[in-house]
Amino acid sequence: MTMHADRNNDTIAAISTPSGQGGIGIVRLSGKGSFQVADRIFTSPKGGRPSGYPSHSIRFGHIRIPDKGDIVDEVLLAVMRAPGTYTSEDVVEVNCHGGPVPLRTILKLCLDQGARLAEPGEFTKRAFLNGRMDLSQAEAVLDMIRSESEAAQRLAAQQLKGVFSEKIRGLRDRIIRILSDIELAIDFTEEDVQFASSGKITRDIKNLRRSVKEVLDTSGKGMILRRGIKAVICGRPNVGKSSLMNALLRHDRVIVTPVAGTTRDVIEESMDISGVMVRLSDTAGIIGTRDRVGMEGVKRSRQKLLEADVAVFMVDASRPLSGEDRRIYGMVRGKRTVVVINKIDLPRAFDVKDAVKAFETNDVLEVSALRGRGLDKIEAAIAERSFGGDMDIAIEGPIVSNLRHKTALEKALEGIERGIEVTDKNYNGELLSSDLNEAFYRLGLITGESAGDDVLDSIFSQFCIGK
Ligand SMILES: Nc1nc2c(ncn2[C@@H]2O[C@H](COP(=O)(O)OP(=O)(O)OP(=O)(O)O)[C@@H](O)[C@H]2O)c(=O)[nH]1
Ligand SMILES: [Mg+2]
Repeated sequence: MTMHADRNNDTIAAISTPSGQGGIGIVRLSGKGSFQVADRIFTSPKGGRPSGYPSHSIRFGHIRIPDKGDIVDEVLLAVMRAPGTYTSEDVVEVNCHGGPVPLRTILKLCLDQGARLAEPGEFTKRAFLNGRMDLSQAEAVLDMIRSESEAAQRLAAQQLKGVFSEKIRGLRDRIIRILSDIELAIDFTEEDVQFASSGKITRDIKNLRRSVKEVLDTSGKGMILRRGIKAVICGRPNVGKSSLMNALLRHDRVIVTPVAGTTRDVIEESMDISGVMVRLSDTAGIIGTRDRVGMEGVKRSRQKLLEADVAVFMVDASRPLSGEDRRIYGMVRGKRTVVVINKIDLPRAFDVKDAVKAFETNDVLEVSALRGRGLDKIEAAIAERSFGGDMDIAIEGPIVSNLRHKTALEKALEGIERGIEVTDKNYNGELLSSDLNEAFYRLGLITGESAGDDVLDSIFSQFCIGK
């Protein structure tokens, strides 16, 4: 434990910019000794030493090999004094030329002067340990770096701001209040007082359960917005699945031929629908094929369909609806599905009303993948089915976008449910508080109050060195 505490007092250093060549590279220092290190390796033509510069100022100068004076690089040096910094500690950032050799040389000079190489995510971990952000905000830093779409980036920004943490903290505060009401009720001996307060306690817990459920309910769209929508185009052979794939990608990606059974494998590509990433898959026409390649393709297509957030189910307007169409539709039953009639540029073999009846939905889109007609309607439908369609509305308020948070909330909810069961049967203050304490603990895993070293390590080890 003391070992650990000592490590957190070290002055750490790392290259914070990605490896490779770039315009600028940054070596970052954090900790009590940062300014001393900088004093030893930096000189400014205007004189003065970094430890004497005002906080949050930047100076032009040179990194030199101490005692020898040889110039390593021409740099800008930023000095930021605790506590108003990323880590809440003294921080120095050396902006040098963005090549691996100058960066490594400057890092080595810092290490020679007593700094220790930072572990992955250690700067952010310090920000967390020093109370500048909670654990879910620290995770948002990683989400921000990893974001691959506007939606993911905006979710991360919101979580970083603390919108989600605030919600979780509010829930924890409510648990504390209920717990102290339970204590009071236990202390009172008169029956009637106990009865009155247990009624209020039960009501409060039920309200708490509703609030936890409300937050949990956002996890479906939250996870989709963060990682992207998995959308799968399915339908029998030759209906135009690959044509639609190419049309949506605006790029001739997949082979299209008049031969049924052209696509034998699942083909996946990413696209963007109004700022949300969509992982779009084209599949093999699902039928009872006999040859081995076809069977494997069909197997993979079914698997893809199982994992999909949204199924784009397609039929061919120029051929009568068949039992095969209905069978495939049966496979997507219970899924969020977009029903598409393709090839409306050809003479029709059935009426839209027939499709509405066969697929029990009024929401049938008519398109021509060949002519590029109706594509926008398909995009809008995918967006609508998976996150409601409007990103501004979808990302409003606290949102669960990460599996760790979702699991913690589910466990918290279980504790609360158990507590409610206890109160519904026969009010028992002790049992109830133990269930609520469990919920309190689980929510604390999200914000970090109850997170042990194992949890912290598993989170911060995912970061890059230098963040
Ligand atoms: N007229 C017309 N033809 C289309 C349309 N969409 C696709 N086709 C044609 O239908 C045939 C089959 O198209 P694909 O996109 O390969 O169909 P698929 O569903 O991927 O077929 P498999 O991979 O065999 O399952 C090709 O000749 C396409 O040019 C359309 O909207 N109108
Ligand atoms: Mg195909």
